Amino acid sequence: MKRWTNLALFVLLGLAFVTGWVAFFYATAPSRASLIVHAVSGYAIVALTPWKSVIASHGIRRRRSGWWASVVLTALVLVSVVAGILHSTGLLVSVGVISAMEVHVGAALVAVPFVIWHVVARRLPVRAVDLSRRSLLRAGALLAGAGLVYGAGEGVVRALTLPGWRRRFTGSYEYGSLDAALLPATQWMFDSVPTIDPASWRLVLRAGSSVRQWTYDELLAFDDRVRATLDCTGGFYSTQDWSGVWLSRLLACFQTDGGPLPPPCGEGRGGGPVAVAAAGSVHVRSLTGYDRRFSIESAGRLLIATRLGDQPLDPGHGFPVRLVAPDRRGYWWVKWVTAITIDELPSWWQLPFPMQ
Ligand code: HEM
Ligand code: HEM
Ligand SMILES: Nc1nc2c(c(=O)[nH]1)N[C@H]1C(S)=C(S)[C@@H](COP(=O)(O)O)O[C@H]1N2
Ligand SMILES: [Mo]
Repeated sequence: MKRWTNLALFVLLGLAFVTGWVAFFYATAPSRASLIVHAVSGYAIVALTPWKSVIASHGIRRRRSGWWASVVLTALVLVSVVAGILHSTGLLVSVGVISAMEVHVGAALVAVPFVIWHVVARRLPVRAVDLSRRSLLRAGALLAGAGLVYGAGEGVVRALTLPGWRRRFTGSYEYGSLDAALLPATQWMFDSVPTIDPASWRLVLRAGSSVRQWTYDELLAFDDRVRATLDCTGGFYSTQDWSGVWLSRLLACFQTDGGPLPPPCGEGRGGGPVAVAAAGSVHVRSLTGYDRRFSIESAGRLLIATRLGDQPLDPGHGFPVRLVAPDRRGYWWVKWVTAITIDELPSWWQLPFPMQ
């Protein structure tokens, strides 16, 4: 049972970690599906406490070298699980500017090196016996039990109409929709708000050897509108009205088919038309270096926004221009955009999440 418990914890920790990130990656149905597996694996970890306690107290009594690191690991997993439950039930969604979801993911991230150390130092015993009929039955019972706990939890949230009842399928809570003043300004991790002088700032579009620059005033002249939901992985979402210009319209200025260029491309802004690479992707980069890559086909649904709720953006929300990516999680909405480049690389050629 001891070996089985440790192995089960190993598999469940991996499952919880991966399904958490998968849920962050998608802004559609796969997000919810992944979160159900996520919650069940989280509760299964908790359900193993009675067995793991025996193992742990034995190890702690022996004072094996580095035992304190295992205690830190225990604290981190505990903090993460408690914060996850506080978020999901809505009992405590944030304290000041720190959200339960940020604590949840932060503690899980800090736990990673501890888990690796723990597994290496304490050895992960995998033997043929681990796939025995009995082990599998135990695993089935554990997951079924955890599933019931999760289902019951969701039932309680609904029955008591706890705040968690109102969360979106991504798990996020609504905040300040259609009131631009209430939209919080948030950064993915370490980025900070740059000061940009709109007079000297340019949006530089590149495709092959062709370059085309847009000034802030030129971009302000567009009025393409979209109502879109910014769903931040920090645990909130907000639906707002944005306006600016669809990226596909700017890219069209590079397209050549012999005929007249679509306005405003034919208005003598220089930078001759070139063929846009059929394969490849669009790379959108912030002045800060923060970047995301998109498929060229998605450009018709990516807004280069200059305004939020009919007012020019403020620095925190991406002044002078930022991306609005309606069907994607917040971290795709690149702020302070300065460079947009079409190249041959496929759109999946990037880390799944930004690193800054
Ligand atoms: C939720 C995740 C886990 C927590 C909170 C946890 C916690 C602990 C604690 C507090 C100890 C006692 C201190 C020590 O000996 O370092 C311990 C021991 C141990 N753990 Fe874990 N652990 C976890 C996952 C795992 C995993 C995935 C494995 C698989 C390799 C594992 C294998 C062991 C072993 C073999 C011992 C030594 C027991 C002994 O000396 O008798 N643990 N664990
Ligand atoms: C040690 C690893 C982790 C464990 C044990 C864990 C466990 C949990 C638990 C128990 C919940 C509450 C589930 C519920 O009652 O609905 C939860 C919620 C959540 N977790 Fe994790 N988690 C871990 C890591 C992560 C990571 C790394 C991410 C994201 C990258 C993440 C994203 C989420 C999200 C979005 C929710 C909210 C789900 C909802 O509100 O429906 N988790 N987690
Ligand atoms: N350059 C840059 N753009 C960024 C980020 C960042 O850290 N740097 N954070 C992203 C994240 S995680 C979110 S949720 C949204 C937040 O947009 P807001 O501050 O306008 O609400 O911006 C996105 N764009
Ligand atoms: Mo975010």
